[in-house]
Amino acid sequence: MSSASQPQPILLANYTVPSYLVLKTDLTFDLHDDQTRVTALLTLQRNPQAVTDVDSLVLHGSELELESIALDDRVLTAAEYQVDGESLTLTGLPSQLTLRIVTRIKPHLNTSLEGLYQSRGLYCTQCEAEGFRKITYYPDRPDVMSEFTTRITADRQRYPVLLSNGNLVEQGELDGGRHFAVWHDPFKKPAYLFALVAGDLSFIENHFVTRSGRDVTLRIYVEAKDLDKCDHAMDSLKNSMHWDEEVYGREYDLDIFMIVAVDDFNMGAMENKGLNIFNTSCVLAKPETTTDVGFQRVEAVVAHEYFHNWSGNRVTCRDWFQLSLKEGFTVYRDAEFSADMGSRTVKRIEDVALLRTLQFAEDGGPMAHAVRPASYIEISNFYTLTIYEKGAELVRMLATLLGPEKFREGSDLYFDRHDGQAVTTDDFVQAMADVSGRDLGQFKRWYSQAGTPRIEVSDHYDEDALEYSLTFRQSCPPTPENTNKQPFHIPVKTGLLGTAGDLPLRLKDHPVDTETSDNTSIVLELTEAEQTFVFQQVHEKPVPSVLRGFSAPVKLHYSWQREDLITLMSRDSDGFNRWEASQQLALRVLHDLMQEASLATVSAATEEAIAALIDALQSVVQDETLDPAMVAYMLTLPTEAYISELATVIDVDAIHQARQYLQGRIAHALKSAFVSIYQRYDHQQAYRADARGIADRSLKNTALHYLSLLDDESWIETCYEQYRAASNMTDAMAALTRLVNTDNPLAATLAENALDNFYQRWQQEPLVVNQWFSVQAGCNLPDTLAQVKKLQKHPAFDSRNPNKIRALIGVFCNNNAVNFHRLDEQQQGQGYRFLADEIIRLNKQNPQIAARLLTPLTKWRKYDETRQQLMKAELQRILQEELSRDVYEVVSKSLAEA
Ligand code: B3K
Ligand code: ZN
Repeated sequence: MSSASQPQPILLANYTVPSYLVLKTDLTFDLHDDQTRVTALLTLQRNPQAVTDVDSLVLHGSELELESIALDDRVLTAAEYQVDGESLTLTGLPSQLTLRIVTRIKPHLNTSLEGLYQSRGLYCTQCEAEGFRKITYYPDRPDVMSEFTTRITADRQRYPVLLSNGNLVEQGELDGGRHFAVWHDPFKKPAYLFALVAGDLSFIENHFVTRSGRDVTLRIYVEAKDLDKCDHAMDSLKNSMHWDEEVYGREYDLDIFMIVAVDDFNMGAMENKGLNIFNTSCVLAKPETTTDVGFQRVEAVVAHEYFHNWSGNRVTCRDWFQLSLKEGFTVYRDAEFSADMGSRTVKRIEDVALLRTLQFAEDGGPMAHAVRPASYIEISNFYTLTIYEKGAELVRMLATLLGPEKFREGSDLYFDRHDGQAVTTDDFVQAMADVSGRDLGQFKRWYSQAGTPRIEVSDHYDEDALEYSLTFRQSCPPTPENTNKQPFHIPVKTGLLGTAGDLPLRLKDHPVDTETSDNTSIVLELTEAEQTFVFQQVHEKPVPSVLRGFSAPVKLHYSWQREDLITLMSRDSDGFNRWEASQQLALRVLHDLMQEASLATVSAATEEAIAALIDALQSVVQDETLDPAMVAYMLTLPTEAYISELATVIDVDAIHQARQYLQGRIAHALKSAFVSIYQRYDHQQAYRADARGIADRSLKNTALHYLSLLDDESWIETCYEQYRAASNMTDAMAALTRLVNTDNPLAATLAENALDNFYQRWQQEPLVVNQWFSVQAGCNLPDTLAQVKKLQKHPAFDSRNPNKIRALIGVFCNNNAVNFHRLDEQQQGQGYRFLADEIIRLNKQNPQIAARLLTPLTKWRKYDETRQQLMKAELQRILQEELSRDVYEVVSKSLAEA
């Protein structure tokens, strides 16, 4: 691609308000097999706030066939507007006008799954961020909010269900076996929240009475075969509606709320006003087909999309640089909801593990960007862990700094002040500042500076003065857009552990804010590059428990003694830090092991470290006060992905071997504890997807995992037995995963039987078949790449379906490091080549999925020289192609000089 034709970045600094407002948007969709005709009648008014180009209007449009355009009922000639592949521009316009635009589109040929497309015979839409422009010419920007009316006509037999946003106002029969429906959405919204669905769907229905007494109809639309898998989503929806009233005082605002499940979907779900469209994987759940993680995901995504009705729809984003305004806040809201529905500490551990593994890696790589980025080439590339998960951490920090009451006042003010508006992250922070009287100016750096701050902690105990001081030094490594970082405003929730538990805290020269701190935990606020806090009347040298609950998204460094970690692990009142201490302790042992010349004989010092870890884990297993889910997490070693994130140069094989070795040692040492956990478990108990049920299964399956590592085939037989007898997918998958990953002839035979049986049993269930692909793609044994390639030819594989692509190719490239990065002679660089070939294929078919799949190759700088060269060569090969903006942006940024 020549540099002149290379896509150019869009800059936040260039934002200008729209020249025209669209008061009303009346759409008619005539759905026919070979094409869809879209008629858009727009009522426009000059924007009184517009400063430039006041008489010209840019309508976005892409891949549209323009049939006609009329201004105030007069059809325009081609000389009266300019049109290119991306927009249609009109100039010399009056201050009030109507436009009637007729376009034709071809949903059946749309493989990008953006705009109007077909999934298994169903018509559906995905408009966020910029998909509406693939439906009709329109000012497709979130600060243009309009009142939509949508009329749909289609064949009555094949498309009996016709849906759009808002309330159904009319429906009826038409000639030629066709029918129509008209929907009106009374709430102004940007085009990205528009949705349309037409197809042969069944539904389950329920009701919710809001606290002001309005009755809301709730419907979940699915294919008839899936009606038995909707109850969990419906329960989750009702719980979310109730929770948002209780916790945020937010009620639902239309008479009906609909969810539609579709099989071909680029992401999890979409919060279209009153008509959420979901990936089937985020709606359908029943114990026989869905794992516990799947159940939790359904609950979280249903809640997330529902919560967007306020944080996203009623109050939306001014421009796409503000994406985290709605996404970060909504992730924070759904995380708090899940915490309230299940176990708060466990939810926090899961979220932090994800953040530290994947978001920190993003922050440390070539695609690093601020929570409010300053530029982008393709906005679809910015639906990232940074915008979502780190964005949620920023909201969490605001809640920590303000305390729960002020935070709620701030969110009330934000919603009331900006209802019906398109606003910025600054507006959000301003509402928090206004209610609390706090200066959050420095806090806003979190939105504009990318990168993960690093905090070095050191301490000093003065036993004569009975004073204990903690010194914090913060810094932040450079990232592509910002090299020089100013200090962040960081809340560090801290406690001090004495021999008898948490010590009372008396902080010198600092009034304690009782909103955010209690007697044994205090929120220290770092604002400078270096800062010291002195605690008084400390009668013994304490063990510091810093960053409780992971109160800020930072990398914390403190040289704990091994004994300190063991103390924190067994006695910290903060559950998160108990888990964190177990991970720190294990990480040290893993690092020691990675230094060993050979794992056949390890040094005495490493042996001692292993023994200490095993002792500590033994106490964890015996601690009857601990939630079984916590025990399971504390027994689970840091993942290869997390160890890799922490490494300067990732030694794929050493990490894998050290982790395998240590798991084996733990299995031997704690065998009797694991046997007793496994035997104690009531294998006959009925499945429940609640916190207790999930916790019990997770501990039992962690025990089985360790037992399967013993050199004792009876445990392999137990895995097979568990697989065969399982009445739920969690237990079946846990056992199957062990069989597939165990390098032993008996396990291989049993794995083959189980995999055959699994496919035979579940071939009619696409979501279960995806799990079947994933368990094979994730296999750590050699020859997995060959198996993955073979599975691509399997009749159940569909190279256009994003769920299938993620299940097979995504899992192999992201979750199977030893195989993806294989360097042995026959397979050297084959994983990289395989992925690059897929990306080149998908670049044309579905650019969003192609760009997303690139992630593992973008990390090339973190590997050894040989791997770097091989990975880079594949990126360069991709760059030779004619690329979509999506893929171009990721590849070019990955190859840019650091
Ligand atoms: N807002 C959508 C994401 C849209 C992604 C567009 N490429 C789902 C969500 O975050 O709720
Ligand atoms: Zn969202």
